[in-house]
Amino acid sequence: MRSSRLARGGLLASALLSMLAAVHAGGARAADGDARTIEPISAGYADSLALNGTAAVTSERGDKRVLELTNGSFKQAGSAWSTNRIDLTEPFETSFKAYLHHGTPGADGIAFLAQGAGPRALGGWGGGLGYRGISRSVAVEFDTYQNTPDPSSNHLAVVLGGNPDRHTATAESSIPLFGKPFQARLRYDAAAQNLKVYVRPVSKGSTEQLLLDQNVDLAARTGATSGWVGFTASTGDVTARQDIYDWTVGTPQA
Ligand SMILES: [Ca+2]
Repeated sequence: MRSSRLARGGLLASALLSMLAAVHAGGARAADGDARTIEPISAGYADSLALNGTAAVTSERGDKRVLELTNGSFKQAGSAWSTNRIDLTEPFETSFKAYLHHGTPGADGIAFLAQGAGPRALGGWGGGLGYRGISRSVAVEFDTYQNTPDPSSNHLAVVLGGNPDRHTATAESSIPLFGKPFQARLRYDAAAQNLKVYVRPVSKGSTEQLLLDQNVDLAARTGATSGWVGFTASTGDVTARQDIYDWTVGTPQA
């Protein structure tokens, strides 16, 4: 059963997104040739990302296209979703780099979501991390500001139902989430209904660490067998610029 599910995963028409300017499909090659490649983020980016609130695509980090979720002003919220839905009953893996910067200290952080609310979904600012209120969602937050329910100002969490006041699982980050770029990788095993979240610094030879290992049924929690994936972020009375780049979504690596 497991092997057949994995084989079907290879046929998944999952989006293979890349936000590299000089994109090459090999950056996140899927298990076989059936995964579709979306055009790189460029002049035609609107075809592959739905942007809401303060989210914008810029090219501020060298020649890379960057998804800027908040730009450093107060009380902002932004979201960006792949316009191609992915099958949440199949395994997938996503990785991205994030650079949260420009404040001292900065707030509030970002979240990766799978959601069933649609490409216009956008939640509350501040401690809402841009996803508060997106009830049909599973969020993995990278939170840099300690609100009352939060364990620290440098934690990850799995949050269900768009309620950031209630963490299903939390982990202190092993690296600073603010001030230095980091890379995150999320791996969803649909058969086991298990989500793993890894982080590592963006530097050569850095070691990836598993921070969250949580059983969750994405299709059930989003109410969608085919749902949207993407990012939210916010600022409040403390601000930051919060950027995503090199985002890929595909079938899990072997
Ligand atoms: Ca917070």
